Amino acid sequence: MPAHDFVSPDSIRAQFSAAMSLMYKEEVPLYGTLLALVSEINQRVLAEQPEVAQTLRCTGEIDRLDQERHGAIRVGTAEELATIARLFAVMGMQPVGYYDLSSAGVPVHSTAFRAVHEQSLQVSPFRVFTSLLRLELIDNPELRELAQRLLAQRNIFTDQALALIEQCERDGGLTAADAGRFVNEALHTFRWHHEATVTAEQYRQLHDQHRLIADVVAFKGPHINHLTPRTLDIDAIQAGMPAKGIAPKAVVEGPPTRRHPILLRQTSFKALQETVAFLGNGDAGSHTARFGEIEQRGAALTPIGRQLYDTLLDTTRAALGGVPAEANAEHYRALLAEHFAAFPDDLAQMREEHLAYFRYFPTERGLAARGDVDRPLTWSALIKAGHVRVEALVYEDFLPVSAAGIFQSNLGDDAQAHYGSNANREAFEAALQMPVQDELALYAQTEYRSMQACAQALELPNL
Ligand code: OOG
Ligand code: NI
Repeated sequence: MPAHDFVSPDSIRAQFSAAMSLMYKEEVPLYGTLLALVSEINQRVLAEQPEVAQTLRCTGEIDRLDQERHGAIRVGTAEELATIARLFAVMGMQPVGYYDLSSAGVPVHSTAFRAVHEQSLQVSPFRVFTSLLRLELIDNPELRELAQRLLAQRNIFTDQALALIEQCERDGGLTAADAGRFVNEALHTFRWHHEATVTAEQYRQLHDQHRLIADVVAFKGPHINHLTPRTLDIDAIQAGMPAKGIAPKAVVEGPPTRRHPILLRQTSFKALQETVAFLGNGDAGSHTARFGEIEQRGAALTPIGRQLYDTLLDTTRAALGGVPAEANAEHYRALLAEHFAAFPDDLAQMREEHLAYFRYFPTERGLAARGDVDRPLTWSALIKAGHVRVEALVYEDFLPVSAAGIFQSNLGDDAQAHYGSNANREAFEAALQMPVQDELALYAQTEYRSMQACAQALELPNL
């Protein structure tokens, strides 16, 4: 098959993301309500805050906003993880970052599968937060053995999906027809299965050890557990959810409200009770697997900015003296605002202090001045003179503390377990059969490419 007959992985990802959204809307009708609320609020922000609209037009994000979403799955074995990586690779998604959630009482470690180049992200920013269950952290040997046995028996991929992955790896791509078949087949892996693979009694044992273990082990596949749209105003979403009959978690995860958002702010609402058919005697029960989540994205931070964020979040939590929850939500919000006053909320200052990554765009004035002998010749001077416009580079990844808060709120606050800190990136990469990419290096590369392109457009190659 000649390579020019292949469709691009970016377009397969865009197709898959749309198909996933459609499937999830059918499985979890509240997700449709949420999409409507997000779209309503995004329209309002764009109409009422022209500077936000202008920024999104400049970076191109305005075109990807409506299709922007991330999902999350939890797999049970190294083999499942390695095959998921191959499945995502067909759609141009690579593992980025390592997240240890054991220190937060969740027996998993994770990565984010996503596109890595800004041009690919522009076509489809679809991402999947993917966690691997860590049975080695479970101290009950019988239960561990039961879990291993159940996981060894299941195959979470259809034969057709596996065949198309192999075909893509062998030929270097898929034709449009095969890509369409691949999307349909791959979707099966992420479906909700009403039938459990265990008896009610086994489910109870797994569940009593940790709800997450039951969620991973007792079903036929790694059902997508949420699909998160991107909002331009998460405070408006948080405030608007109850009127739509949705009860949000007590606090928004991540940084406080700012003029120039940084990283990621997220809120979620409780999982649905789903009926489950257990093995044996037609036993029925229920399981809470899926939830809703919404996020607002801001600037990707440099190592310096991230260090400042982590420190301020730590001091905020220390001042709170506990985990943010319903009872102390107001106090937490106030503390967060107070502590984060130390994080500059001005783009120029954030750039000068190397707190965030940026994208550089030549302006009309800059282009018109190309022939001038006395034009500014440093980035700072070009920006000040209005020859270059800078915009924050959007954060494409996740936050471990926020992810832990999302896990906990949806697993139930009573589900807190203690595993100590057990980061083991080597073991995760061994299971994945490849290294995870360094997200900071990816942001630095995008920033660098943007500076190169801008300098070239302004005919200032030596900048
Ligand atoms: C993943 C939770 C993490 C996020 O947005 O931080 C996550 C899970 O519950 O499986 O999706
Ligand atoms: Ni999420």
